Amino acid sequence: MQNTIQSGNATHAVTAKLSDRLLAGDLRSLARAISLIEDDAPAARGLLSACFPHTGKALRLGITGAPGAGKSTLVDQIARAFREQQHRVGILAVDPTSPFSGGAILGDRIRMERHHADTGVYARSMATRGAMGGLARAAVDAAMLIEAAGHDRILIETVGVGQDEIDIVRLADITIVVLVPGMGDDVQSIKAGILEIADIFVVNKADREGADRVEKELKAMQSFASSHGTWVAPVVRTVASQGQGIEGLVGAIDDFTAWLSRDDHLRERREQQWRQRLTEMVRGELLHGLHAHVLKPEELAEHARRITARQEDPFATTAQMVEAITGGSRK
Ligand SMILES: Nc1nc2c(ncn2[C@@H]2O[C@H](COP(=O)(O)OP(=O)(O)OP(=O)(O)O)[C@@H](O)[C@H]2O)c(=O)[nH]1
Ligand SMILES: [Mg+2]
Repeated sequence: MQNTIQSGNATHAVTAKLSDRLLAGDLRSLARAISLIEDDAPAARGLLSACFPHTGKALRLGITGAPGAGKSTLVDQIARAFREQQHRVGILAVDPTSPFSGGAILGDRIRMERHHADTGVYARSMATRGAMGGLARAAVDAAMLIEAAGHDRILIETVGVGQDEIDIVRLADITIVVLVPGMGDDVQSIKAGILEIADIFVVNKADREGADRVEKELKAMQSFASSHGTWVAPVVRTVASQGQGIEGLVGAIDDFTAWLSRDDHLRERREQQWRQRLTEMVRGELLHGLHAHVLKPEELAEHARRITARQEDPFATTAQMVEAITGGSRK
């Protein structure tokens, strides 16, 4: 803490330089900036504030689905199609910390290298942030920086259907849910949450048996539930590894983008997201304060001991703790 205060001005100057270079499109600065977000570094906030006014125009696409469903292969193909439309593309692969994901991370890295020669594509893996949670926030913040560096189509790949993944795709403008035939993941077993947030369904690996069934099941489920007003998520079949069906998928993305821009749908969606994000951001700051200032294990133990012995009033203690946090919020 003391270090942060002493080096406050220096940090500020470094941040300003970094954000200038990032805004000028320097990809190395962008990489450093995203690392600061991953580390939840004190400089991250200033950086984000500097970049924020330069964002809000890019289209952010969240792609989620079971491990190995073909998300990275699809992202690769979508990126190529966007490049043909002269867009500048950012790719963010959010890696889960699961020990089983080593191969997936490696796979993403290898595939991303294909775009290396193309300066119109920026690809980056991002690790799960630590104990304080906030993976979704970190990913969406990173997407903001990628946009500020001059990319107008941002693809965010997340694995699985857990709460983190749902949160991430919920903070995107377009949510694409990838399913595959077989593998035992019947549509029924997929969490309802992920079905509700899908704007587009992709049945990938349509070269395998059972694609018909997945599509039928999806459509049957859609006839029950529709949380999208007038938009019914289309089901697109692809064989990503062979580039089949990508035109159809890009067509569905274009259709949905057009729908979003009509009747203020995009603005409404983003305002809804900011309501959620602001709440999360405040909660995150408070939690940070809680961990930094108050709830040190030995202090907590001492409070608990005194309260149990009726030497201390837990209600007054709580109020004092909250005051300590809000009065001493981090710089
Ligand atoms: N048969 C078939 N294989 C495919 C298809 N699309 C992708 N694959 C293969 O499936 C494997 C997994 O593809 P990825 O794109 O890495 O899948 P992913 O969903 O990104 O995987 P994780 O990030 O590990 O969750 C690779 O070997 C791909 O070549 C497809 O349409 N048909
Ligand atoms: Mg992948």
